[in-house]
Amino acid sequence: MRNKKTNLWIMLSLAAVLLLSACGTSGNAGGNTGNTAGNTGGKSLGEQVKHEIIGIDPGAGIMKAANAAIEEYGLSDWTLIEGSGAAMTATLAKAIKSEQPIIITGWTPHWMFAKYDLKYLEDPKKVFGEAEEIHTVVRKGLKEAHPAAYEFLDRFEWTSDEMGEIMTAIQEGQDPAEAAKAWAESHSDRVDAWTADIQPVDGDTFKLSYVAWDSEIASTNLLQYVLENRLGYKVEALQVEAGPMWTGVANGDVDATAAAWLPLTHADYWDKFKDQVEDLGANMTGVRTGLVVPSYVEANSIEDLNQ
Ligand code: PBE
Repeated sequence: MRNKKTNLWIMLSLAAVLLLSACGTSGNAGGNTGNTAGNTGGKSLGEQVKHEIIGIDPGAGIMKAANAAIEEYGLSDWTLIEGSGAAMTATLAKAIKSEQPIIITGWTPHWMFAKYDLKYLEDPKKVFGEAEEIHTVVRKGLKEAHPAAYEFLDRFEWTSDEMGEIMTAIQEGQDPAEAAKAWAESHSDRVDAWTADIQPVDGDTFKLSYVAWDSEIASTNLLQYVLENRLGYKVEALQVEAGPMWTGVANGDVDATAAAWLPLTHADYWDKFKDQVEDLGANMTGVRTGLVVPSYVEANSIEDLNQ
């Protein structure tokens, strides 16, 4: 009886010591409460995240690249989870709140890099490409059918910082159309330059296609605002999956998209449809895709996932 009691006390004290030392470790790591820096319970990063990479919609080019990365870096026990851009950022927010490790498919420009301390995992094999750009791609014959819109879309180019202003406003709760309008009004010099000397039309309809990626929600709402309020069009912005976004422009159902990530991210779509569309060139340069983690995650390279 006494022995049992003593054992219980020893066990309880041991548990208390373990608990205290666990708190000490997280204190040293900067107030972590989660299972991250320094307090991993001996688990590898892969084990901590159940060997899951949090992806987005299956049609996104970044999903193909992420699957290629799994292949090229020998990450055969890893799974790429399908979802959406919104589900991915929700999962990211939750992980960061509890300082848990997480690996996502990420891209720039994106508001998440302003809101959180994140880093790209290095990609020595360049599976996610280099020098990526966002292009404006239009249907064949657009120049003749809608010369005003064509001229504007041909001139349209901006920076990731500019897009970031709209993205952040939307993320903070502003309606996308309102955020685009506010941006256009406070940057009228930019809008003036894109539309100078273009003769507006009288309510012609114009169709844009895009996917619900945060970057493309920002750009498409801006294009819609300018086409409607500066050039007199009545715009329909179709939110679809990546495949239909490209197919629509290729078969002429849609007039334009400003969401073509080239040369790598949408290489498949480009190869399939390049003869059926017209590429108006980059509307933004210096964009990027890859695997992204919160800065508190110890891995620095995709190669580190293989441990
Ligand atoms: N993205 C954002 C897209 C293009 C724009 C990187 C998520 C994609 O992967 O297809």
